[in-house]
Amino acid sequence: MSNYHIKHLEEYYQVYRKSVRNPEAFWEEIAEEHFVWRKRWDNVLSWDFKKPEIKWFEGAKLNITENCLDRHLPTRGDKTAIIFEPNNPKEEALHITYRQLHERVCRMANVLLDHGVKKGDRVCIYLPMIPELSVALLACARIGAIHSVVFAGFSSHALATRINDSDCKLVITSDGSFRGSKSIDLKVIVDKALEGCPGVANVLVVKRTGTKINMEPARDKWLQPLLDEAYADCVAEIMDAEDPLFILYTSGSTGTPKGMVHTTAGYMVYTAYTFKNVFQYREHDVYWCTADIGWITGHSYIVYGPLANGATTLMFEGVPSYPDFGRFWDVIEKHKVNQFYTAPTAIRALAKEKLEYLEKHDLSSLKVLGSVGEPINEEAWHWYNNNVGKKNSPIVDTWWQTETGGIMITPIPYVTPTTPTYATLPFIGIQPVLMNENAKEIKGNQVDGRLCIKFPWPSIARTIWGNHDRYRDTYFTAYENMYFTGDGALRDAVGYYRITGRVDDVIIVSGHNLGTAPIEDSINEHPAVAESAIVGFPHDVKGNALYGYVILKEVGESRDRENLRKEINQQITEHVGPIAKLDKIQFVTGLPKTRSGKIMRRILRKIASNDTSNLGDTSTLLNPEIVQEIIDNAL
Ligand code: 7RM
Repeated sequence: MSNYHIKHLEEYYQVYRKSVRNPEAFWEEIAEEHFVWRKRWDNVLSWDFKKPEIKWFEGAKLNITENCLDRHLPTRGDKTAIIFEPNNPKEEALHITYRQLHERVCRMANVLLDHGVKKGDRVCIYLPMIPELSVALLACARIGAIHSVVFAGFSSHALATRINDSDCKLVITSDGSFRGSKSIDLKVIVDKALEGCPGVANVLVVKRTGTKINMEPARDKWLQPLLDEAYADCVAEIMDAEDPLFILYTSGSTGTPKGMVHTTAGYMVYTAYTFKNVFQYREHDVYWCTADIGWITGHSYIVYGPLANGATTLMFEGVPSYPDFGRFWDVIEKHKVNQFYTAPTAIRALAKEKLEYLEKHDLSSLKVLGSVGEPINEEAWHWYNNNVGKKNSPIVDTWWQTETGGIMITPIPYVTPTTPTYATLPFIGIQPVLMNENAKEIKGNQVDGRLCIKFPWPSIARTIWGNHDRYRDTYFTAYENMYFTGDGALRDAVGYYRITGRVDDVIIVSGHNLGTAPIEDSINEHPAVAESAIVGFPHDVKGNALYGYVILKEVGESRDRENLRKEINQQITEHVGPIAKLDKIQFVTGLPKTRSGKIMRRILRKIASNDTSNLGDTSTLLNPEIVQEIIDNAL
């Protein structure tokens, strides 16, 4: 039991050293003591980053749902596993116990079996944030089917592409979804997608909004009557450690989406262990991650990680702005949330609103605040720390990726002293390195480079579905014997990491390497600025120059634009240096964002370079309409 729960800094360093000196022995002990196995592994780890091939706990047999559900029944049967907070605050929240969740998963698993779904088959899940979504993931895992969740904000085209790429034979969806004051007819989107998906034999439909929908008699069925009739127990399929658990597509700023494949045992061990430590979860805590289960954050830290620890995990159906901008704070107060995990984009949006929304609520239950998805800028970090955490809840700035399966670089709250904008130290078992352009490792501190990981960890994605060559080329060829993250990072004097953004966001101006994040931070500190993004564009003398897109807090900001530009550049000069001054500053009303809240710099770069003839695929944007507006006003 010794190393499962890290409680102080000395212990972190000691366990970290142990995990690096002898990874096999370390992970074997964690796996042995904290999970239930049908058969023990023959070999803890075999790997070859050249092929690449990575296997953890080979030979072991297990079912992840026995670890997330069955084993908790004797001790936590009546404990709440999932709190469901509906979109409409007037609708009652649901508390689903471990016993009830087990039964619901078994029933859905039996329905899938009745529809001919077998071990290894792919099932597409296209659902809003309702309990059936978590149940569907676990039901697939129960019978060894591979789930492929597609975020229910994606278009029919994106859905069809993903269904076909992994050849799903069944789709689980709902009539519609509620999002704030709106409702979306999901089934219409599915119907349209399936016109191009001949491999789908069945669609199971959850009734959520009650909207009238079309049902194809031979293909579509309402789920609830089938669940009611299904048997309430279902024997778990015994899986190999390396059997695929799920496929999850990465948003992919270029090319077709990549179906990252995660396997069973290593993913379970790593997500459970990180969840316990990164959120310092204790038995009666209520944990809330605001991500959608359509993203990796939801898979690992709403469903699998929390449930493997017997935790209470909150699922929120709605949006932060409905019925008003106090909704997050209302939910925290109502359910006495102890750990709150959200994204910088949400924090910045809420920080723009009146503080009264927040001050009305009692947030004293909070113990840990989390951030994920993009670099958190200094201003947002302080706002989060001061107003949400009241300087009493450590912020864990967690860096990781769809491909890594679990959190990789992060503080451990109450253990690692935090520094704003720093993800701080590698988690136990993670061996980050910084590489330079000549593929040499950059040793020592106060350096920056490209972030790679030089040793496998249990939850690394094993391949890209149907395209192992692309997996190798994307992650393992840039640097020999390394996993390349695609991110840049710096390591400061004490060895803390700060993620500076995708390396394709690094802009070299007059021979100086400039990361976008620190420059954007300093722009955002200007009192009139809400958000900004900078990109490089070709420049005769400097090689590249900087182009800034700036959103003002007040659209009708009356001050002279030229003056504002001067002030922004003054701000940058003070915070980063004169080299980072912007050549052009365009005031915009929005930035093109992916549905997971990431700025699509590729588009901004093209506009800045006056090269808008081919902007590539903009269909995955949250706000495609902003693109033309920015083009029309480009400088
Ligand atoms: C979990 C998730 C991965 C990319 C990653 C980074 C960026 C994520 C942070 C971050 C700075 C962070 N998976 N990123 N977390 N950058 N600090 N704490 O977001 O596959 O959707 O995105 O997101 O660039 O490579 S993801």
